[in-house]
Amino acid sequence: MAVPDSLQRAALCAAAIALALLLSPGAAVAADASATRTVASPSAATPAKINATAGGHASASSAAKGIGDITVPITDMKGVPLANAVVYAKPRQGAVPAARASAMKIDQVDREFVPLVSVAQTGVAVSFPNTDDVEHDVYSFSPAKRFQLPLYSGTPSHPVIFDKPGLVVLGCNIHDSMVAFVLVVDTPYFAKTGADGIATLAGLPAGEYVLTVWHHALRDAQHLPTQALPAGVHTAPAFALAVDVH
Ligand SMILES: [Cu+2]
Repeated sequence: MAVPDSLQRAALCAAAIALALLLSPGAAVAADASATRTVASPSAATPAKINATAGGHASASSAAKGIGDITVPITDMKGVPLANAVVYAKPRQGAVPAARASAMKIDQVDREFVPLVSVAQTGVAVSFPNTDDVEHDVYSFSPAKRFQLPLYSGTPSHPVIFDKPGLVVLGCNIHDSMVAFVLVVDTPYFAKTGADGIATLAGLPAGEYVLTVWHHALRDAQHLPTQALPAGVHTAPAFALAVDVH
């Protein structure tokens, strides 16, 4: 690319401003849907220089408001990092910010739901595109959201609104092996671990929080592990979960 440096910079700056606008008023849309994915995908898809610019802008304005990122390591009982674990934070004092419209997608690819695990704030609109060349029949019997999308291909015209907090387990009436999990939480502060077992809660206002962790293989799903996160702490002590994953 023989683009002059000044031009490139202008383009990057415009991109950063566009990102900032996108992330402001109704913004939580993408951010709420999946903090992990929102943060991770630009880095994967775009040159490092753009990340540096966008990230720089974001953290500068974040610092001014006393907002910070919290990293939460999650392992099994042997200390092995756990992927696909979910952590969410609720402030110990004060109200949780009201839910804003958010949306996300759970795809069906090669007779599997993708992703296996999602987390979103209550009220999220979930679309279920079917990318396979076979039809699927998506359903949930979970109390937090009962629904069925009768046998279909392509993308259903309306998303499904997950309007109550709780765990929603998805299945397909045709393919018994298909399963996916959506944890719906009453807070905009949540994240999912990657392969390194680290979840990053982005942009938390300063204050004390209670962190709660969930994993689909937890032996006791009724009593989720929690811990208090004192103000000013940016790396939570590791959670070690009793799970059957191996
Ligand atoms: Cu199916």
